Amino acid sequence: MADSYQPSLETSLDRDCTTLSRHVLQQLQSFGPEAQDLSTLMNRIALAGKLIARRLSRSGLVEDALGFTGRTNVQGEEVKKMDLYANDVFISVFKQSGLVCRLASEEMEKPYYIPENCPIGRYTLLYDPIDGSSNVDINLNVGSIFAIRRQTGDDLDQSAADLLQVGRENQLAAGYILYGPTTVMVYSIGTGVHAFTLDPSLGEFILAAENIRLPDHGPNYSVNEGNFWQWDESLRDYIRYVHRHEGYSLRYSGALVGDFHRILMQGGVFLYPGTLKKPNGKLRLLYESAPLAFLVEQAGGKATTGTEAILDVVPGELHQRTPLVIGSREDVDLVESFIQERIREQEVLQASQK
Ligand code: AHM
Ligand code: MG
Repeated sequence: MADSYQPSLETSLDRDCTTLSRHVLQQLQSFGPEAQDLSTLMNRIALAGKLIARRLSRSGLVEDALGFTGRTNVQGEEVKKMDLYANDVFISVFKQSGLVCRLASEEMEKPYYIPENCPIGRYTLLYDPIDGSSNVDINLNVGSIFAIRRQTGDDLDQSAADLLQVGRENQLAAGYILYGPTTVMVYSIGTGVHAFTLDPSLGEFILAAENIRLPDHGPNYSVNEGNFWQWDESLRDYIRYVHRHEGYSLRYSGALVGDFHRILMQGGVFLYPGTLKKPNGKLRLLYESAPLAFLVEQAGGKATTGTEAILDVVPGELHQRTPLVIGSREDVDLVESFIQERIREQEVLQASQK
C-alpha cells in the first residue's frame, strides 16, 4: 500500500504567511460584526495601496502619471496628477465596500458621500492619498495616511460635524502605506502596531513585524531646517542643543510617511512646528497628525503640538493644521522642555512688566 501523502510544510511557504485580513481578525480575537467590518475595511485600504503602488511603479512609463494637474486644492497647494489618481482610487474601492458612508481627504474641500452606503455604512475614512507628493516626480518615497472613524449621529445635514472630535475618542484604526523600495503597510486597530510588506508576486500584504515598539530615545531628528528663522526661539534653541551634542543625525525626506517610518523603526523625533507664515505648521490634524499620533502612542511613543497631546486636540474644522512633534518619548519630552522653558520665561517677563 502507498504511504499516505505528507505535505512538505517546511518548503511550501517561505515563511509564516500571515495575511492582513487574518491578522485583523486574530488581533480582535473575534469573528463578530465589528471585527468583520474592520477586516473588510483594512482589506479595502490594502487594495487601494496596491493600485497606487502599481501606478507609482510605472509612473515614468505611462501617460498622465507625473506632473501637475494645473489645479490647486482647498489648502491652496498645487495638485499633482498622482494626488488625484490616488484620491479617486480610495473613493472607488470604498464605493464597493458598503461600509463607508463618507470619505474626507486633503484633496476634497468637503467630505465625499456615498449615498447608497449611508443607510448601513457607519464608518468614515479620513486620508491623505499621496503624502509628500513633491517626491513623486523625482522617484522618491511617498505614502498614503489613513484613519477610520466611527460615524456618530445621522449627519442628515451633511455637515460632518461629528468628525470634529478628538482623535482619542473615535479613531478605530489608523495607519499608512509607504511606497518605497518595497510597499509597506503599517496599521493599528488599538492592539499594537503591525507592519506588512507587499509581495507583488502574490499581490498580498504579508506580516513583517508585529507589536512594533519605538525605543525611548533615538538618534534621528527630522525637520525642515530651512524654516529655522521662521520658528519660535524655543525650537531654535532645541536645534542648537542637537547641533552641540553628539549622537544625532538629521534625516528629512520631504515625505512625512517616510520620515515617520524611520522614527518608528529606529527612534528619534519628527517635527513640523508652526512658522511665522503658518503658525499651526503645515500638517493637517485629521488625516495626517492624528492617525500617526494613534500609531505612535500604540508603539509606546508620543505625539504633541509642543504643548498638548495631538490625540486631545479638538479639531475646529476638517482641514485644520496643527504643529507636530512626534516620536520617541524622551526625544519628544526634550523638545517640549524647550517650549515650556520659553513659556515660563515669557510669563516671568509679562509679570515683571505689570
Ligand atoms: P502633502 O501631503 O501635500 O505632500 O504635504 C505634507 C508634506 C509632508 O509629507 C512633509 O513632511 C512636509 O509636507 C514637507 O513640507 P516642507 O517641504 O515644507 O518641509
Ligand atoms: Mg500629506
